[in-house]
Amino acid sequence: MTEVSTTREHAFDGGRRAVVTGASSGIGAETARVLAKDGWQVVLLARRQDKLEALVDEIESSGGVGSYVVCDITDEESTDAAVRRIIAEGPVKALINCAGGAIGKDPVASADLDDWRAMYELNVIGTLRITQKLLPTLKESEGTVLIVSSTAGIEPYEGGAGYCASKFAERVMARVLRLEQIGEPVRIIDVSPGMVKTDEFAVKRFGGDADKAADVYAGVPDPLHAGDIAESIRWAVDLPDTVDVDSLVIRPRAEGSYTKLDRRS
Ligand code: 8X3
Repeated sequence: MTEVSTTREHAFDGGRRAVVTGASSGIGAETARVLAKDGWQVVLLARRQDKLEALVDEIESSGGVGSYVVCDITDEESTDAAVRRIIAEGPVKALINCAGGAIGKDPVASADLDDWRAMYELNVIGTLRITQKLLPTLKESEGTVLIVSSTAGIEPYEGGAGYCASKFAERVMARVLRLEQIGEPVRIIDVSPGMVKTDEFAVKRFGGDADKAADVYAGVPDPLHAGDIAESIRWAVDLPDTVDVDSLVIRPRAEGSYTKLDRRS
């Protein structure tokens, strides 16, 4: 007989409440949808209120339970206020760190310092900020910190140094936090997606240039979609509290690495 550590039971199961950052679009929005469908109560965080409002309406009209807090995780006061409100409203079982993005694809020799600074502020410091603030309540719930990093944090590529460095930093944050929390009732999970075609990632990277953004995915059969990552996140957090998926690397079949792609003309 195969023995697994599992039932799908969790400590504080009544409080299956997840905070999702970057929830206004892409992987964050899809994760909020998927978790809500799975019975999680979701709290959506992002800067754009209109997007959050629309997604909460959608979740509630499909029978889910959701709320949102407008929050800029690069801002101390904004994050502090959001976390105070979230904690006042109940325990948190999972923090899903999806907020992040790439800005520019310039060589190191000529990259814009402000692009690097913005990526560090959001991807690294922002993730650190909200993770630190929610960690105590997550431990009280025997909860989970999940960080969506990237394969860019495993293999750097030309033009990607700033983004890759920020993603290496996120993966290191997850790994070291995991080591530091051994013996504590909290799981730390890193999810590293490869090529995921979303509405905004590449468009933002290239400053709104839709043609350049489309070139990223041109001819690649079946890049991943946000839902593929959201489903993997759901699986990882739904495992029993004592099972920690330390690191999950997910790529489309067509992608062996950033530069080894099945790209058809
Ligand atoms: C996005 C993956 O390969 O575009 O995190 O850097 S990649």
